[in-house]
Amino acid sequence: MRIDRKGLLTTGLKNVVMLGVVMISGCADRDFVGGVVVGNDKAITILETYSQTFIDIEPNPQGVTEFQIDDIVEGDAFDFTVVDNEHGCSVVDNAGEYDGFPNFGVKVQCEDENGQRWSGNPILRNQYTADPTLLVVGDYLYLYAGRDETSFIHMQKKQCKNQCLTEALQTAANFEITGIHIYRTQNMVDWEYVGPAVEAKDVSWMRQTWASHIVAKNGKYYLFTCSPAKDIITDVGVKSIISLLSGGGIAIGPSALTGVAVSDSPTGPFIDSGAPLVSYLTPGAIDEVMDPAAFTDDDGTTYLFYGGGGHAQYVALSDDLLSINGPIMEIKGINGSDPMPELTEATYIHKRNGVYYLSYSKSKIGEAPSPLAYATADNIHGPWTYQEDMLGAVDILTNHGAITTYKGKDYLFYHTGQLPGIHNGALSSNATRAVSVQVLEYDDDGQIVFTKQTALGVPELNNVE
Ligand code: FUB
Repeated sequence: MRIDRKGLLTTGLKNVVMLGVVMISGCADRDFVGGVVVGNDKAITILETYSQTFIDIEPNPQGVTEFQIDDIVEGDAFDFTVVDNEHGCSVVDNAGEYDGFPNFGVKVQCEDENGQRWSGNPILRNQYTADPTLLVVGDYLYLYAGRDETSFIHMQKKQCKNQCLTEALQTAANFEITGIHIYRTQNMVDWEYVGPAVEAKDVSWMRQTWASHIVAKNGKYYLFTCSPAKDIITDVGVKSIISLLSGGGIAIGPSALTGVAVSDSPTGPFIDSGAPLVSYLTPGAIDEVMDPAAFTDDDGTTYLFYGGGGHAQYVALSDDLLSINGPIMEIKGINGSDPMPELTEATYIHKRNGVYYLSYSKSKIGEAPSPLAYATADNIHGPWTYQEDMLGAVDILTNHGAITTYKGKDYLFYHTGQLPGIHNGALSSNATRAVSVQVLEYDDDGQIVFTKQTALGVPELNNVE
């Protein structure tokens, strides 16, 4: 029996506060009201309580089942519950609410046959997230990720027609990344939204918040940030033409700047140091001073790696991490080889059992494949030996990896295009990305075991106090 919608909405208003119900705001397009069920061992039924829509989900213990409803109108609230909850399923609002559009915030996590819950990928479903960087502090794993906003413009095109399209095309490479935001977990499954770390509007030299990298040192927390310098569509276009005319292939890296924001706490506030640390104007630096990756070596020296568009470099930092301390250095391959073939961006350094790993994205903007690859060395200064891909191509035009060890397990974070978005439609966007995670494994020789993106993600850590 269908219950009167208005009556439900009135009585339901209390639930908005009590149950964390999500409001749809100001948009006529409702294609993505729904979510996913993760790893359900048995069939379950989900109810959207306002519209009284029942959704039957078949068993899918090793996978993720998407669902959505369209029987909802502008301004309505919606709230999903699991009707038959004998199977250890719970509705989670991953990382809080997003009051914009689109809204795809519901994840239903179920226990598999072993009583195990899985994160599901992407790990956050209430917003687009990109370019992960991780830090373990106490019992928490903190995730810092850029928030992609371009899709909001794209998806509202039906409302504002050509004006929105023009606006979208004016954004840099379809990106409109307004801020880096903080999330944290204690079990790899339940994520809590902490708040913004750095927003481009607050930093004079930033145009957008592109990829960042977090480190702890001297009792403080340093979030290295980067931004394209100007209109990168023009910038990249001009560079590509010059490069083609000179027979050098297509150059795709933007002119970019890298800086640092500092906090006394992993939860912020992070205060930008006031000026970039390195930029395309720094003597000896490449144009693409983007995608910072900081690494503190055994002697206490912190190095900043960065790069994009086929070039990468690194430089030592002062002990307070607020300035560079030495010359810009080139990343050398063993015996003159190229240590990072097909490098596009996303350099990342980590060390394990005395081996240094330099990973990066091979994604080619404009082409679908976006694998992550890596090189190794026995010294931070190289020479580096190229190894192979470590993560297969993802389904969106960029990728950005981050590796961390948390509670004794190794993880690889990256982003995919697995949230509903316009990238599969007529208007292609690079910017409907969403952070995902895999277990990272090494073989007996210390080689990273190749992996591919999965829908199920990683198992819950059950030793949470
Ligand atoms: O998010 C903007 C840029 O896209 C990042 O800086 C790159 O790593 C790529 O993910």
